[in-house]
Amino acid sequence: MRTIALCIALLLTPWLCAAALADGPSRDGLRLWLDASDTSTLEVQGNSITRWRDKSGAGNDAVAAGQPQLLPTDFNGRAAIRFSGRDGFNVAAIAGKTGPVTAFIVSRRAEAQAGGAGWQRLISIRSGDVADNKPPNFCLSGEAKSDAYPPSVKVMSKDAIASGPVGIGAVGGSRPPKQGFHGDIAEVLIYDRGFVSEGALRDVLDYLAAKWGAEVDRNDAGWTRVGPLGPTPPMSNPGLPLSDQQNRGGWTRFEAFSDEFNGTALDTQKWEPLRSWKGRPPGLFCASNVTLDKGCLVLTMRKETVPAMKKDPKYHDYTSAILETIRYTRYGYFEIRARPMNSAGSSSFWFAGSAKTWQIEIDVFEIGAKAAGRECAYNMNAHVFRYDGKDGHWNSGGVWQAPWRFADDFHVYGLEWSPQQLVYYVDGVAVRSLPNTHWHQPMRLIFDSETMPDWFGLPKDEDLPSTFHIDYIRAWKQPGWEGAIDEKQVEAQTWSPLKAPTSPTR
Ligand SMILES: [Ca+2]
Repeated sequence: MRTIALCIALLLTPWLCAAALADGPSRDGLRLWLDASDTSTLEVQGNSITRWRDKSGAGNDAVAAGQPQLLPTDFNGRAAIRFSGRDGFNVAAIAGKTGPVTAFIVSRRAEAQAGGAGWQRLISIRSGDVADNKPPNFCLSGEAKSDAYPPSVKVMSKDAIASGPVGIGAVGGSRPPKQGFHGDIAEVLIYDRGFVSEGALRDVLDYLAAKWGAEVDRNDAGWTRVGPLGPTPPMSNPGLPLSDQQNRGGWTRFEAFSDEFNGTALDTQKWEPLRSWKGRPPGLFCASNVTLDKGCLVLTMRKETVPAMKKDPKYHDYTSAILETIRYTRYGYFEIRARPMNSAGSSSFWFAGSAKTWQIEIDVFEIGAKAAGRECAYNMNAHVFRYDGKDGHWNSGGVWQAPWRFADDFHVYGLEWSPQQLVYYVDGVAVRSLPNTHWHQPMRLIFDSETMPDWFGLPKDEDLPSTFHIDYIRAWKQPGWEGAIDEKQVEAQTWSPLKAPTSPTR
């Protein structure tokens, strides 16, 4: 809502717009600021730029390779720099050590500039001999292909980027310029930090978009935390979400989807194993792998062959577990305390729902807690698989890298699913948020563990059996949100229309 208000303000009141531009971008952690509209920062010989001086105060001037050209007034009435595909700028390493990087760049490519080589670099940070598209290096390209595109603000944020030479419009440190950009670049901001919220990131995007008349082009709509959680709130009131112990949201408990799992048997009024599917091959879901133990729900993955596998040869060698709510709901705050399994078997907490004309899913997390290289990756996704009766696939996802292994201990994981937004929490701290553009239909809540050979690899024999422990699920509602919904209502009722996804992925 704040962003909408700002946009309206920018449209209606030019003096507010001018004030926002005069303030400029956040300076905190700003290590490189190249602004072509400030022509006093451009050293020009003939029409070629030889040096583009850094305005961040860090002294990271960019030195030209090739002959980037000055466009005096051609980019929203301001000066910009034209790259021919054989030009670039080199900047010495801007960070002293490996760490987070957030980079913004305003660029465009006209029809006359289209059709060159693919994967043209806008920003590149490269240390050692590793390619700039492999960790710990960093690159942001114009487009996957060399198509024309309108004035755009692009942003990318990554953790654990090595210190190395920076390239603008070409691969970092390359001379002559490699993978050169063919198009125009107006402004570049590189920070040695992540942004702590969607709002803080939006402030910089809005500044650049307004100044350059540019669209914001985010390949991953929404904000995802980069770096550690920082201070985490203490749990003083278990009756409220960990992120909102003062109850600013006006939450009331939603018992139909809450369970402490402290009894000796599953509450069969709420839960059902093997409700919707048999599992991702080769792992077959078996109800016997869903148990309660010492106050926790336990989902187990095992290396074993069971008689049921004979009916479908896709399933072999592994059994695992799923537990779903019998009823559906829409909107709420859902929080669990859990410890993922210490194997490459997945540990997942998600929501799914479908009817004839729609199918949606929110993955709060899918963790491969002992999948090589993914032990600390918190994978969050929100999918649309069918809309208006047409099958397709659209996804908005983000990955937060934890500074610890998920399998080592219990943590608290939450999702706030409101009509306005989805916010993902770890230990009461937001790690991702995105506007709720598509998730307005009822869904079931699901815990499961799957074999995911294509993503996490098959678990090692010595890691099995492995267990996904869930101490509790607590759910809350705000006034006016539906409670539990029966399956027959899901199909019978018309929910808010599911907006057609704008761009397909995968
Ligand atoms: Ca418990």
